Order: sequence, then structure tokens, then C-alpha cells
Amino acid sequence: MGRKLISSGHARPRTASRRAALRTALASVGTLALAGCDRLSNNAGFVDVLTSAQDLSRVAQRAVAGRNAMAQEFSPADVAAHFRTNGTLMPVDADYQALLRGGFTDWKLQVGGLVEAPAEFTLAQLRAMPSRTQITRHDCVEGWSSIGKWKGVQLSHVLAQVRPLASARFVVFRCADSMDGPSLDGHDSRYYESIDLDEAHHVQTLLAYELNDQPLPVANGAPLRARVERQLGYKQAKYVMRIELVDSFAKIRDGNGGYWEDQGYEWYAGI
Ligand SMILES: Nc1nc2c(c(=O)[nH]1)N[C@H]1C(S)=C(S)[C@@H](COP(=O)(O)O)O[C@H]1N2
Ligand SMILES: [Mo]
Repeated sequence: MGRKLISSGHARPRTASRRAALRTALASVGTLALAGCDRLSNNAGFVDVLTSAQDLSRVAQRAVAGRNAMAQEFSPADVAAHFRTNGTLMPVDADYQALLRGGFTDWKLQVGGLVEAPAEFTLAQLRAMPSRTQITRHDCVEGWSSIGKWKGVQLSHVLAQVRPLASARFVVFRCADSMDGPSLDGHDSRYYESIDLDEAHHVQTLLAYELNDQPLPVANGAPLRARVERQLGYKQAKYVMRIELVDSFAKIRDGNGGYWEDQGYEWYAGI
């Protein structure tokens, strides 16, 4: 947990002078400013120190624990009475709002990019696929955890149907929620995340549509969210609308593989 707390909640400074200014600002507000995945705390950073450490941590973790290592699973008695919520709790975007009003009957998950057979799946189709249920602990970099029971379809099952091309290396989750409010000028601030194909094929990596035996609440990412149980909270993309197989995320947004990664968070957020 120590590394997590150090890396919590900061934007990567883009320039040396900005970095210096941020250090001064940070020194004056102290460590209280360090917590947060919330956009208001997106203001200062130590994360640049950690970016080279992340490759090491990913390689070391895989070498020690193995690509198939399981995240701990818990018993029903461990499930939190209220699973916490964080980040977007209600997307402001009009397209999402319309789908929500219709009870997500018109919602479809699009899966495309570097695949042989791009496809769309309704919620009913996803629910009809083989499911997995798991009770796991969600760890947010803000320093809190919640244990929840998730039900969903394994991402590997969906990928098998679209057949990734040999060139595909990453799975990108495109989400419904704009982090900077509704866009007026074409500026895209929708949340996004990415994982590699090892993580995508892990048995516990789900596209979840239920939390604690109920349809996924809006605040937790309805109608569908990712569960990537060996990684931190910000990798658990909510409001997933589209899945893209890519060979690189260099050309997606700021090129770091995720909304928070573009603010300086580690791409490999192993717990
Ligand atoms: N689309 C989207 N996914 C998201 C976020 C978000 O703001 N938007 N926040 C992330 C963060 S930082 C955390 S801790 C978890 C919170 O999930 P919860 O609201 O179910 O607790 O979602 C992650 N996935
Ligand atoms: Mo988080």
C-alpha cells in the first residue's frame, strides 16, 4: 500500500518550471493535498519519479507472481454493506443520459479495432454468455478499499468471439463519461483505460454487469464496467461503451493509455 499512497492523485508536471511551481505549492499545502482520484485534486505531482519504476514493477510482479496469479477472493461475509463510489457518479453526456432513460435497452457494447470480426453486443447478449462471480477488494489510490461481489462475462470470452489479430497488443476501454463536463468544441475528455492482452485474458478480468447481486448501479458504472482485479481502482473502467484492440496507445489522447495515466499515474497499476 505504501507505493500506492505515494503515487496517489497528482498530475504529472509538464515542464520544469511548472514542476517547480507545483513543488512550492505542495510544500505550502502539505500532504493533505496528496489524496485523490477526483478531478479537483488533479493539481500537483510526484509521479514523474515513479514512471521508470513502473516497468520494473510490472516485470518483477509477473516474474514473481506469474501471469496467472490470482487476486485474493473473499467470502460473502466480507462484502461491504455499501460499496464506495468514486470519480464519475453520473455521466453528464447526452448520449449516455438517453441510454439511461431507456433502461439501456438501446445500449450496445462495440468491440473493434485490430480484430477479425468486429461485433456489437446488447446487455441481454452479454448476460446470456457464461458468467463469473467473484468477491474481491477494490483499492483506490486515495487510500480506501471496498469489498464487492461482481458478476460479469470474462473479457477473454468476448475477445474470443471477435478474434484479435496477431498485431493486437492492448485492450482499450472507451467510457461514456466526459471528465471536463459536456463537450462544446469537440474536446474529448471521456474516461478511458487500457490493459495488455495477458491482463485481458486473466480469469478474473470481467466485464461486470452486477454488483452485490443487483444490476450495476449508475454510480458504479452502469450498465457495464471492467474488473481488472490485480490492479488499482482507476483501471476499473466504468460506463464502458466501446472496446478497441490496438497495437499501441501512443496516438490515443495524450498517449499514456488512460485518463489518469495522461495526468501522470502509472499505466501498470499492480497492487
Ligand atoms: N468511466 C470512469 N471509470 C472510472 C472512474 C471514472 O471517473 N470514470 N474512476 C476510477 C476510479 S479512480 C475508481 S477508484 C473507480 C471507482 O469505482 P466505484 O465508483 O465503483 O467505486 O472507478 C474507476 N473507473
Ligand atoms: Mo481511484
